[in-house]
Amino acid sequence: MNYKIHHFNSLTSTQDKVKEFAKKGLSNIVITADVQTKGRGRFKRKWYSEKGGLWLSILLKPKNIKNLQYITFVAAISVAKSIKKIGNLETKIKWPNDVHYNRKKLCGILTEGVFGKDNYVIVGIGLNINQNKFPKDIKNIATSLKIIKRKDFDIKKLSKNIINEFFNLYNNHYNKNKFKNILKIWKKHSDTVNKNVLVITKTKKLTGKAIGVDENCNLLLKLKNNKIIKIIEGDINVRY
Ligand code: BT5
Repeated sequence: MNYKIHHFNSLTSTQDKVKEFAKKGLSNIVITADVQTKGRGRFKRKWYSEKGGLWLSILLKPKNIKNLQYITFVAAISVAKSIKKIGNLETKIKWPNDVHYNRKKLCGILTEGVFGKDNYVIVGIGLNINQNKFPKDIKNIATSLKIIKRKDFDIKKLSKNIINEFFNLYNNHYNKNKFKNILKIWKKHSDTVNKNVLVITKTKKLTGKAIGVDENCNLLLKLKNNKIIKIIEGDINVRY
C-alpha cells in the first residue's frame, strides 16, 4: 500500500497534526516528529516525548471500522517484530497497548477514531529509542533501547520497519477480516495470558488470572471465585 510520510522537528502531538490531513480527506498518511510538546497517552495522560524517541501517527480509512481494537494489536506486533529484527531484542506485549522489556515500558500505543462523513482511525506509536534517562515520574517504569543495549539506534530505520510491518499486517489481515490471525500472532508476542494480574480500571481494582483475550480483544479475567469477567479497558500490572 502506498503511504506518505511527513516529518516535523517539533509538534504538539503527531495525533493532532494527522487530524489536519483527515480534514482534507486524505489517508495512509504517516506523521513523525523529533519532539512532541503535548504528547498524550490514553485517558489524556501525559506522554513524555523528548528527542531520541520515535513519535509517529498513522492515519487510516479502514474498510470497516468495527474491531478497531485490532489496530492497536497490529501496531504492537509491528513494534515487537521490528525491535527483534533491528535490535535483536525479544520484547513482550502487555495487554492492551504496551511493549515491554523486563517489565519496563518501551512503547505505548494510542488508537483513536475520528467519526463523521468519513470514518478515520489514527494509531499513535511512541517508542523510546535513544533516550539516556527519563523524568522522575516515569524513571522506574520506562526504558529505552539505548538503556537496554547501550548503543544508539537509527530512528528512521526503525520507523520505516515499523510502518512497513504495520501496513503489511493491516492489508493482509485486518482489511481482510482475518482477525483470528492477528490474535494468533499477538499471543505469540504477548506475556499477559496465563499470568496473575492486578487490573486497574477507572472504577475498580481487581486481581485474578488473565486466561485469554476474546474476539473483541477484551481481556478475560478469572477471579478467585472462578467467575470469568471481561475487561474492556484498563491497565494491568503483571504479578509474576
Ligand atoms: C500510552 O498510553 O501508552 C499511549 C502512548 C502513545 C504515545 C504516542 S507518541 C505518538 C502519538 N502522539 C501522541 O500524542 N501520542 C501518541 P497509556 O497506556 O495511557 O500510558 C501513559 C502512561 O505511560 C503515563 O501515565 C506514564 O506513566 C507513562 N509514560 C509517559 N511517557 C512515557 C514514555 N516516554 N515511556 C514510557 N512510559 C511513559
